[in-house]
Amino acid sequence: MNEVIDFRSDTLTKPSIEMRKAMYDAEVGDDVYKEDPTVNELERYVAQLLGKEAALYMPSGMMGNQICLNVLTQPGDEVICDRDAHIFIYESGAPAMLSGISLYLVDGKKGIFTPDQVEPLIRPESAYYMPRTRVIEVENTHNRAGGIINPIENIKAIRELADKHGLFTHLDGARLWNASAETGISVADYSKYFDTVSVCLSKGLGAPIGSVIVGDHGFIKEAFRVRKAWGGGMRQVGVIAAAGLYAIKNNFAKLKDDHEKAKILAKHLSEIDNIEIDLDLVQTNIFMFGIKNMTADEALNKCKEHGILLNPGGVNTLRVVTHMDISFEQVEKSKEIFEKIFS
Ligand code: TLP
Repeated sequence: MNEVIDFRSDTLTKPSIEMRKAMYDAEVGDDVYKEDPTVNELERYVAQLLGKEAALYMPSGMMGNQICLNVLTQPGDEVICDRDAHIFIYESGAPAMLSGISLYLVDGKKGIFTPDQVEPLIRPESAYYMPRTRVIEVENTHNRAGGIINPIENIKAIRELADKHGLFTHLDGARLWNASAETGISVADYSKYFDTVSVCLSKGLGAPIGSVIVGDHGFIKEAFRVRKAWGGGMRQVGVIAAAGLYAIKNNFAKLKDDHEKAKILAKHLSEIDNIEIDLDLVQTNIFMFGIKNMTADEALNKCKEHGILLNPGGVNTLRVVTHMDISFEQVEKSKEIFEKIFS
C-alpha cells in the first residue's frame, strides 16, 4: 500500500505501544461510584496542572464544552463567542439543542476578539425582553482561524470585562497545550482567567479518547450530575484515563516539534506561486492556505490521489494539521508532492 500522509487532524494520532502498556497496566474501578483510581488520579493531576479546585473526565471535547456551558447558564441565556468558534460551527447546534441558549457572535480577527468588541454586545441588566448575557467563551488555540494563539494580555482584559459585568468565562482549551508549549506560558496561567476550562487529551497529545474539564468544587459537582443525565456516566474507564495521563506526562513536552513541522511546510508552500498563505498566522500545529489555480475540492482530491489527506479549512481554504504521527521525513516528502500538484 502506498504511504498516506494524513494532515486532516491531530485527532487522528494513534496510541503508541508505551501508551498502550500504560493502559494495560491501569488499575480500574467504577467511575460512576468515583472508584476508578486512575480516573481519580487523572482528575487530580489535571486540576492541579490547570490550577483549579477540581476536574471531571469527559469522553470528548465537545461534551466538555457543552457541559461547561450548560452548568454556567439557564435556558434563554446568551453566550458571547467568536463567529468561527468551534462551539458555534462544529458542535452540531448543541448549545440550542442541549441547553436552550443562544450564541452572540463577535467578528473576531483570526479568532481573536477584544473587550472593546465585546462590551457593546453585553445586554443591559434592565432589558428583560432581551436574552441574558451570561458567558464569554474563548478558544485558544483557535482551530478555524488556523491554530492562532490568543495573547495573554487580551485574555486578561476579557476577564476584567467579564468581572465588570458579572459574567462567567469559559475556555475551549482543546489545544491549550499547544498555546502553552509555544509561548512558555503555563496552562495554569492561561486558565486562571476562566471559570471553566475544557482541555483535550485526544488531539496533539495522542490519547485515543478523552477530555477534562476544570473549575471550582461546586461547578464540578453540578457537571458530574449533567454528565450522568446526558448518558456520560462511565465505568471502568481507567484503561483510557491511563492513556490521558501518559499523554500529558510524555507528549505535552513534544508539541513544539509539531509546530516546527507546520512552520517548515508552510514556508515551503508560501514559495509556490498558486498558493496563498500568511506565514505570520502559522503559530502552532494548524494552518490554512488558499489555492489560486483550482477549487478547494479539486485540490483535496488531487492531494488524495498523491497520498496526502487534508480537510477543508473554510471558504476555499485547506487546513493542514501536523501531529506526532507525521515525521519530519514525511514533511519533506509532502513538500515535494505539494510542489508537483500546485506549481
Ligand atoms: N476539532 C476537530 C473537528 O471537530 C473540527 C478537529 O479535527 O480539529 N474544541 C476545539 C477547538 C476542537 O478543535 C475540537 C475538535 C473540539 C473542541 C471537540 O473535540 P472532540 O472531537 O473531542 O469532541
